[in-house]
Amino acid sequence: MNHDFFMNKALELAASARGLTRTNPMVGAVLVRDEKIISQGYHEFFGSAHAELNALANIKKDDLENTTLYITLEPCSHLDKKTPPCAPMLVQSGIKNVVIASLDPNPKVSGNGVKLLKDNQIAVTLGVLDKEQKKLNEVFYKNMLNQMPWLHLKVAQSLDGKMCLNNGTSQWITGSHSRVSVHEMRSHCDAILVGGNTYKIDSPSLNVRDIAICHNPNFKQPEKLILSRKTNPLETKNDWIEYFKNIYKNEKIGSIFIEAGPQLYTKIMEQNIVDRLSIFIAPSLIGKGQDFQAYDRQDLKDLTRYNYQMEKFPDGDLLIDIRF
Ligand code: AOF
Ligand code: ZN
Repeated sequence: MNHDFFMNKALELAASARGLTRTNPMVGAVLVRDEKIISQGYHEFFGSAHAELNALANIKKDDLENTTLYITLEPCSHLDKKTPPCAPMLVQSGIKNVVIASLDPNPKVSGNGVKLLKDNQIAVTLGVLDKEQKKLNEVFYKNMLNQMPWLHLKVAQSLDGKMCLNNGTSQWITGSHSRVSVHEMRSHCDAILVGGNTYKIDSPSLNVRDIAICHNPNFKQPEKLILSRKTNPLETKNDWIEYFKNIYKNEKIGSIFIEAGPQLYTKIMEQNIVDRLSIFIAPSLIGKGQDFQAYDRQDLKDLTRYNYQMEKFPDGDLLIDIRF
């Protein structure tokens, strides 16, 4: 059996629901017999049926002979949730072979789903494309392991590193392709956060517009968060962590897209709490303007050379994407 091939299919299915399952993980499943996919399913949106249930929905017990179910995440086993647990359902189904990419980091599951399958004589292969699955669900892993939202910071700047003109104007440094990309990034997060200054100067609408996901009836617009220094005077790193942890705990917000101007960028970068930094760069020079002042490196030896992904848009804008 080509485990990687079928798990990859299941991961592709999972990823097709990006932006719709928040704050749940993206999960996909394929059922295989004689090296052919005979059924498939994925977790389509938050609150909907789980992937493995969808994959087995129209399959009769007799049809499960000699099949293998590929699932990207360990089947769930806990009860205090919206849908019935999948692991007992799999035991009932009569399936005998299950291949799983990763354990569910949800402490209520984490190993219990696999144990239930094994205790019921289901052969389990664990760890196929584990790294790829964890990348796909990086937000969910951060939430479960740190009880903290994933923080995705976005900035737009000129070639000379300026984020706005001297008078604060920043609309628009980058072009329309970058803006579509920003709307896609917004749509993957539970909330959009801006600083009080940006809110006052740009009065951004802070919603997702003009991209395909907006037409999906299961898409939910992100919440809006405005961080003003008056109402939230965050100073120490602990203040920042507490602020975000409270948002996670009280408002069930698992991912925050932060659209920062120079002040907020400077403040938040200095805390070293950002998970992903997306820098959109327009091929223009602003000259005198405002930039960010995070860090005051005294020695060139202190510079970190980050790994990054890069995208070039048709109009020449660049995206440098860093995961810390
Ligand atoms: C699975 N298959 O497709 C998904 C799983 O509130 P619920 O009922 O949707 O449950 C959410 C939890 O279930 C979530 O925190 C994660 O642990 C697991 N997600 N598990 O077996 C799936 N989406
Ligand atoms: Zn489940």
